[in-house]
Amino acid sequence: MVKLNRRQFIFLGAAGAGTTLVGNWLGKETISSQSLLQSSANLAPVHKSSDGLLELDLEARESPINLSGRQAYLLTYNGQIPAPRLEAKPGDKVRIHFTNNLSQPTNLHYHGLHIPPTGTADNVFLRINPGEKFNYEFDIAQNQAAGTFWYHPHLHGLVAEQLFGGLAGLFIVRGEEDEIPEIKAAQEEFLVLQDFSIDERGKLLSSMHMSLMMGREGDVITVNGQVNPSFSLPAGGLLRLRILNASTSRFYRLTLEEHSFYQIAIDGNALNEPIEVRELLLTPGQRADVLVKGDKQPGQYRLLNLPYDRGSMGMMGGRGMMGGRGMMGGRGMMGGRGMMGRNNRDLPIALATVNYESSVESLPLPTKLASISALPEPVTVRRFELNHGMSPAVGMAFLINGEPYSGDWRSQPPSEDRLQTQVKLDTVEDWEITNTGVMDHPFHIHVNSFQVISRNGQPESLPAWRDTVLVRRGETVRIRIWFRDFAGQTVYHCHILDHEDLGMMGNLMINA
Ligand SMILES: [Cu+2]
Repeated sequence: MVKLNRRQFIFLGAAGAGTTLVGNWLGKETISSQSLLQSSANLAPVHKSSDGLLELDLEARESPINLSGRQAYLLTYNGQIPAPRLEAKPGDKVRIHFTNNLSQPTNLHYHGLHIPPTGTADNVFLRINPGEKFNYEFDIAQNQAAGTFWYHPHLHGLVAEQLFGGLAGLFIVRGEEDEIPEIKAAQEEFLVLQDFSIDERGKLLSSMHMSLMMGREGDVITVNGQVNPSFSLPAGGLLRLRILNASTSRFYRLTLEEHSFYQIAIDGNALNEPIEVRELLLTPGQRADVLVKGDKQPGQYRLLNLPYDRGSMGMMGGRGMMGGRGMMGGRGMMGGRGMMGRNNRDLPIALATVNYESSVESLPLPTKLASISALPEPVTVRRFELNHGMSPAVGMAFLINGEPYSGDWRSQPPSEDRLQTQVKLDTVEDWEITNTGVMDHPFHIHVNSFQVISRNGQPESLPAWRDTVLVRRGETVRIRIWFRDFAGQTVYHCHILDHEDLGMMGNLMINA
């Protein structure tokens, strides 16, 4: 457990972090006024279903946003960072009247929802041009697990750029899990983790300034659009944190000073029972739902992001490959340090603060959350190798089984011969995913969740449903997936979204 005192933090901040972070640490002395302003840190509006219908207008557009005291022009849904939170229940109908007022084509993906990959549902092959409208409409299935899901753009080639602009929001499905008395009694907070980089005019840094091979990371890290917001825990309280990594490439390795997390869900899906962990590693796309007991001394506790090394292109001197314009350090932006120095290799960073004023016995934890049953034996075992390399068509690319993704947002949806993988509806398969590259890759499959069977041949001990699994460099992860309910074409890909845009994606046809 890393625990630094304030002095050490200021020292580290002065030595290395950008001005935002330093200002933040110095601000801790006067945190009372700051936290009053920022308490109840989730300011984004919420749209809930009523009478079985969730209906809203959603507009993607560039909007001026106050980003840590600076005016920034970010990409938003309805002018909000993060986007409005949507809430529905199993059996509800969802109707989203979508307008694209971006300067690029876009679309919507509903990450983790078990809905059709076709038509007006989770169809990533749609292309909604600037100025166009599109009506998304689908039903949340009765068998949809309650949980923390999210929505974001998914037009191949533009995904990283649009996510990095800020386009992401929570999609919560309420259900049985929310009715467990101990969970119901907890105070619920949502934490959407995003990172941004803006220039001196408040404009988003363009991709030519970013390290696309490494995967772009921003130097301003926000929780619900704010730098280091506070969350207050009532006396004797149990805090339920629902955390989403909505960053393009950044991994978060989270710890809360002096507290354990009692994890109740992974990627939105409930575990059998709470598991106590001191750290949570969240790759892009992943979610964690945790309970925190407010049973320590009254005070303020920082939610820290600990260093994590996700690998880099060694040929570039171990510091990742820069875009054409090189390091940002010389241009006086955000404190003058080179961009790769902010890659969270060496500094803990406070993302948020949890505070409580009185110490009493905490509410009890739940015992039983779900019953996860094992899937039947697979009919097929497929192998996928993740790597990078030169591709004749596109130059340096990220590859699955030696091939870059061939579809492109400038062309029509990929034709039949470009399908990489065909499976049969209602069958169970094992996918063995091997990472022979030099960077970690979080592997995500749309529409159906899966279970991890083994890592490097060692059986996985924790039963869980996931939609995104980290495959570390040198690692082989075996997952078991049941293609159920919905036929049609969808995708699997690396959720470092620059890697996805640079080719690490495949088409998946689920044949009826
Ligand atoms: Cu990757």
